Amino acid sequence: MERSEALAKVKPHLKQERYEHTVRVVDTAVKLSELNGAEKEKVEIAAAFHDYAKYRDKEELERWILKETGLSKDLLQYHHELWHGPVGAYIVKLEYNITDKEILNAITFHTTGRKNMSLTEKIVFLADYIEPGRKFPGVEEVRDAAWKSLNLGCYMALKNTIQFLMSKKQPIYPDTFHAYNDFVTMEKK
Ligand code: DGI
Ligand code: FE
Ligand code: FE
Repeated sequence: MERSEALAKVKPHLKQERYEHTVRVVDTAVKLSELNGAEKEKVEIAAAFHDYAKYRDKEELERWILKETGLSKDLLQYHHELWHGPVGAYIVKLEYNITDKEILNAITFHTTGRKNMSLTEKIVFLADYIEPGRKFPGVEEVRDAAWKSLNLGCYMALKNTIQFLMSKKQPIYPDTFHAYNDFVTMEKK
């Protein structure tokens, strides 16, 4: 599947601003791929579909998680914002026959990260955080870091997210801590 075909499939499922975010994530992910020697084809498709399920209602996402054995039930104990990645990966597999594990995992883990992320997973995770439309506090430093080192960028994005969630007295999904622990260890070396 080509970039334009993937984006055309995604567009009807998103609001205009979310679609524009998705296009910027694809562009950013392609740049990160070139810098880091990733497979551009896979990265483009994963980036295009990463927020595919963003506008499914909470009840539908919940039904998918309850029904599919491959979806972690512990997601239901955490914020529903964390559900669109894993469920989105399931839906695109069924609807578009996208079976490549690397692509599906990049969609699944784009919000939380996880331990031992692949190159494609890191790129989609970071592109989602730093695309030029993002205005989180501290995003500029993460952007600068991301162009120097993918691992440093992921480390800073995870650190910011964890600090942000803690400041709001929000629970943090364990995979986010696992990802942080991986990157903090790499950065110490
Ligand atoms: O879908 P997007 O808005 O493009 O980006 P996303 O999928 O990263 O957004 C999900 C939001 O979920 C993110 O801004 C922070 C929030 N969130 C809530 N709990 C957690 C969490 N993010 C992480 N990484 N870990 C959590 O436990
Ligand atoms: Fe998302
Ligand atoms: Fe996104």
